[in-house]
Amino acid sequence: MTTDDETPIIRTTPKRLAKGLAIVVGIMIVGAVIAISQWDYMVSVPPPSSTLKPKFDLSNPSPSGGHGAPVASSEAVSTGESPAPAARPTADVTLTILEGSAIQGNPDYDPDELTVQKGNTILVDNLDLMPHTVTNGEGASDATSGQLFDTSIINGGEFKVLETTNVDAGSYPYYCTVHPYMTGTLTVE
Ligand SMILES: [Cu+2]
Repeated sequence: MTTDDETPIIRTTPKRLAKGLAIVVGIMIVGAVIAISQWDYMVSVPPPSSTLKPKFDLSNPSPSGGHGAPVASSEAVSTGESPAPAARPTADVTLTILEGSAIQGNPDYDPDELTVQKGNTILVDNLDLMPHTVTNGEGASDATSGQLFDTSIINGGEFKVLETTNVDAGSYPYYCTVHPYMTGTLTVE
């Protein structure tokens, strides 16, 4: 092996070693507490990494790929780590994404069946901690998915405004591209 002269840095006393170990264990406990408290979310839905991209690419406002031309505009540019909710813009109708929506079986969109007048603006308010979308269509395999309306990813605690000026009267199923079991219906009159 090496001589003591070459590796002085690993020399320590049992007391210092115990102290260091205590710090490491303490950090692991903190990590475990955080992981356990978020466990349901983490195991319920492993979101495709592609859907998480926008969160780490905020400097580039143009989304790369996705679900057709996004009709939505967002005021929530700065996500940061600030838990303070941003002021919501006024809209004609509010579609809330309830906390816990990411877990299959939980109530998700509120209301599931939303009726608006053509031209109304819809504030899509994500009260959950997870990213969600409101995307027209029956699912990812639906050829029309995202073509009529699509918020694209709304990160937890954020919101987007959907315009309906280009949506003809009719009933349109919508879903969440991250959690396809989240479904609803938008009726435009
Ligand atoms: Cu979702």
